[in-house]
Amino acid sequence: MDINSILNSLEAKHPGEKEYLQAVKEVLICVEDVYNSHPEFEKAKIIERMVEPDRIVTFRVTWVDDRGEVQNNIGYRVQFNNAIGPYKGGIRFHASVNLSILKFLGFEQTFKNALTTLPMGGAKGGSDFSPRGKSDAEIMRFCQAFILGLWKNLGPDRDVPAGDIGVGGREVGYMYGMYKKLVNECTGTFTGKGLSFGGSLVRPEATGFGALYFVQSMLAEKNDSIEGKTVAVSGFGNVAWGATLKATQLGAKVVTISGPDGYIYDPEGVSGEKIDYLLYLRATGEDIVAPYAERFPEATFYPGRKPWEQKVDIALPCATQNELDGDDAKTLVENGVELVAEVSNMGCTPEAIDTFINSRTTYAPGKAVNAGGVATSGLEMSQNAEHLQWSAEEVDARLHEIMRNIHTQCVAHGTEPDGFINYMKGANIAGFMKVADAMMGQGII
Ligand code: 2IT
Repeated sequence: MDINSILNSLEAKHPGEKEYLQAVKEVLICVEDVYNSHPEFEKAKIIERMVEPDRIVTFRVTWVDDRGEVQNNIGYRVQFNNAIGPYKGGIRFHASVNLSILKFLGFEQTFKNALTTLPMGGAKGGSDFSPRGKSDAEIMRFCQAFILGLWKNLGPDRDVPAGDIGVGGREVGYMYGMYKKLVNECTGTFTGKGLSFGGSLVRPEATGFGALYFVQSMLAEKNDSIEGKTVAVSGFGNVAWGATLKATQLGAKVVTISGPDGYIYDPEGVSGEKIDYLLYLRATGEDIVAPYAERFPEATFYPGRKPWEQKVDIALPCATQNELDGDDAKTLVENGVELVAEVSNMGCTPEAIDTFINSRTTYAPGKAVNAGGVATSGLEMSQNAEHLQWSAEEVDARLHEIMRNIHTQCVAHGTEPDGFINYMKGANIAGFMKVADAMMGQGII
């Protein structure tokens, strides 16, 4: 495989899609050696087929706001790869959404879903609609209009969306409600649904909980444990909430959270009612964390800054892609950070990852660390298919098992000759091999 020529031709075909090209490059660099040791992959043009989405659906989403004004947004669904199972992945509503971001997310999702061991292909969707400051009625009308443009492409064995940034239980409920009305079938073609209509227990917590189970495995590998460690978390959405809750339960102290307006440093730790307060902050729809420091005066708000400047043992980016750059990574390493686990998708820039790996700082990528969210979505699909609801204990036990399994795959494929575990390489190789094998088994299609 000639990585440069593949990347050059992709860049020529998709100019300016920088997040997508970044995600592809990371995977290609990691799998180059194993790819070259399988000449049958080259013959079947596996890489060339894997880097292009199977299908992209784009549609206009027209809705009416509370003032009676007509609004237009763009909707997308990138159905990336269904070699392993039905397309599966979240929907993102955020002003920044564009095709490059959704293609990077769909590409990553394909390997992440492969790592879960569950039969799910990869997809992602969303819209440039910004939920910030929108009323509940506006959110509902937008969700309904979005589904009018997409429903024909969905189905329990075709494509099963879920939440992502800007899409939580409320939005999934509105989208699923409209979908169900159109198809007149209760097949659970969405995950992250409400508990009273097919949702799974533990799904809201699953991404953050799974990430902390993964961190526990990483620490156990080094004969260490999370108890007593200080943790920097970024973001204050569903993922940051779940991660903070589980880190605190396991005896760690989370000292930061952040939003687009800056970050909060709380030396006493974000615990107890402060964790519930994150949910309140999110529910206001303002997308700011500054009010935390007014509500809890022991905390300090640092406007326009990122939490990575604080000295901590563990850093958990939980906000969005490329939120931790090369300079942030240098600061963390200089301050003696022991472990960095990406909970957001592609939370670290390539420069940051190089800094961690070159300094032998334990680092793991989002597609391994945050896979517990989509894994629990897979468990929701199983429950829907058998028309049952499992107990929280059963879902949590399976989530635990899945995260341990992903960790084992990373160690198996990512351990370097000096004993350092390159989790990025391990996750990419393990995910890639599973997708490649599934594609090979199904012929040239
Ligand atoms: O990035 C992700 O894995 C998600 N947003 C969750 C996807 C899912 O289908 O649960």
